[in-house]
This record gives sequence, structure tokens and C-alpha cells, in this order.
Amino acid sequence: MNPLAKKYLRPSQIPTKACHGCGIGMIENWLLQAIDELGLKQEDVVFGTGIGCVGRQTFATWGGDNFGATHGRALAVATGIKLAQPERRILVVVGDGDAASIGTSHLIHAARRNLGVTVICEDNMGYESTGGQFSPTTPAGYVTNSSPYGMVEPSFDPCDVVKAAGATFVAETTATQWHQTVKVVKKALQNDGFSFIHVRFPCNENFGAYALGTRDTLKNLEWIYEHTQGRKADGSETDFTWETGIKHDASNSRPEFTRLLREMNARVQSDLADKMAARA
Ligand SMILES: Cc1ncc(C[n+]2csc(CCOP(=O)(O)OP(=O)(O)O)c2C)c(N)n1
Ligand code: SF4
Repeated sequence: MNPLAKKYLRPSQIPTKACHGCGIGMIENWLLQAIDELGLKQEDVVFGTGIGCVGRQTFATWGGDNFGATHGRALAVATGIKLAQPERRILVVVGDGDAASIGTSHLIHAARRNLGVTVICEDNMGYESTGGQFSPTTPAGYVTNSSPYGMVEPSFDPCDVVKAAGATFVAETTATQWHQTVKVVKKALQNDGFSFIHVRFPCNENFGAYALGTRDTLKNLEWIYEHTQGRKADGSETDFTWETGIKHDASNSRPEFTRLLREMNARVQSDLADKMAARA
């Protein structure tokens, strides 16, 4: 067994139930590497997930404390946990539908508040667990199960959204960038505030089959690689390029949200105690 999996994960949850060649397990391995390189223990991290393939394949894999939230609501649960247990690192792993569609409102406001969580948005460019419908990150023009004539809507970039909302650390990588992903996850986990990492990965089963016409793992990964580089294997330009790397780093530049809440709570309690004492 992978030594990092042995150190951090629950043996009953391995191997993953994901489809052959899916990128979810690979990204989780990179998260473990970042956690390990920071010297964190199981009890230092609370691992939260949403719903969907990303949620289902990673839920309760972590050997320490876990939570699984309803679709789009992981950051609401994470807020309560961070408030109660500020010393823990909260790692939230969600899909693009979860983070950037049904959960967008939570995402924006968690960024605005500078909630102390690290969100890993694992983006397979659609709602894959429900059969491959398009999501807000499906590239325009691409065929999915619910856009047989091509995606009519323009996509949006969740990194731009959280940065504009006030996130203090924002980065983007793809499933072809192992070392870069580990590096930015380590930086994200060291920010006592809202960190967001957007990682695109291949879903061979749905996105690959509908949009790219292939379930071949290597061809799907090659498509991701080409769009990370902006160039195809034959040297021609791709139809678009993902800009990867650190998009914004203002780590530890403003107070973490639940710290402000706890400080306010202490002031309220002290004022109440003063008033009670004055009445006695
Ligand atoms: C409140 C709610 N609405 C809708 C659903 C149905 N549903 C389950 S997974 C999913 C889409 C998941 O997409 P994404 O978050 O991108 O994850 P993926 O499966 O692609 O990894 C939807 C709409 C649900 N479970 N709960
Ligand atoms: S449907 Fe796609 S995202 Fe879901 S487990 Fe299979 S390959 Fe992975």
C-alpha cells in the first residue's frame, strides 16, 4: 500500500471506488503529500467533503475526523467546526458543481469573511456523478450529456470569483501538475484564512466520453496537459489555455473570521458579567 495512504487514510476505504483512470485518487494522494511535508498529524486536520464523485470518492477516507455535507453546504458546516475547534486545519474537498454552482453563495461569503479553511475544488468540468451534465466550468461549445449541441453558456473562473470576494490565497493547477499542486496546497494550509485551490482533472467516463469522444485515460490526461500548456502535441495552439499557478497570495494579511467571532463573544460575555455585577 502507498505509505501515505497507510499513514493517513482508513484502510477500509482503499482502494477507491472511482472509475478506472479517474483523477480523484491521484489528487488525494497529492493532498496527503502536502499534509505530510508540513508535518501534520491525523488529529491536526478535519477533512470535509460535499456531494458528487469528488465527495463520494473522498468521503471518510481520512483516518482522522471527517464530515460529509449536503450538496453545496460544506462551507456552512466548516464554519461551525472552525468556530468550535480553531486549532484544527479544515480541508474541504468539493466538485465544481458543489463549489461553483449550488454552493457559490457559500463560497463567496466564506471568502469575503476570510473563513479559515482550505477549499480544494476538484473540477471535472461537469456534474459527473449524475451522468455528465454541464456545470459553470464546462468550456463553452463543448458537448456534454445536457448540451448535445455544445455548451451555449460561457464558463466562469471560480478563482476570479473568490479573489474578487476577498480570499487570501488563490491558486489553480491541473492534474498534470503534481509538484505545483503539492506546493500550493502546502501554502494554502499555512494561510490562517480562506484558501482556494482549483484543480482540473479528467473524468474519462462522462466528460471524456461526451466532450472528447474517448474514455481512454491517457487521451483524457493529454487533453488536460495540452490545455495547461496551450499547445497540442503537433505544436498547434489549443482552443484555450488555463492560466495556472498562484493567482493571489495575501496569506495571513487579515484576521481569520472565527477568531473575530470568538473575540466578539468574549467581549459580550465580559460586558454581561459587568452588568450582572452592577445589578448585584
Ligand atoms: C441539494 C441537492 N441538489 C442536487 C443533488 C443532486 N446531485 C448530486 S451530485 C450532483 C452534481 C455534482 O457535481 P460536482 O459537484 O461537480 O461533482 P462531480 O460529481 O462532478 O464530482 C447533483 C446535482 C443533490 N444531491 N443535492
Ligand atoms: S464518473 Fe468521472 S469523476 Fe466520477 S468517478 Fe468516474 S471518472 Fe471519476
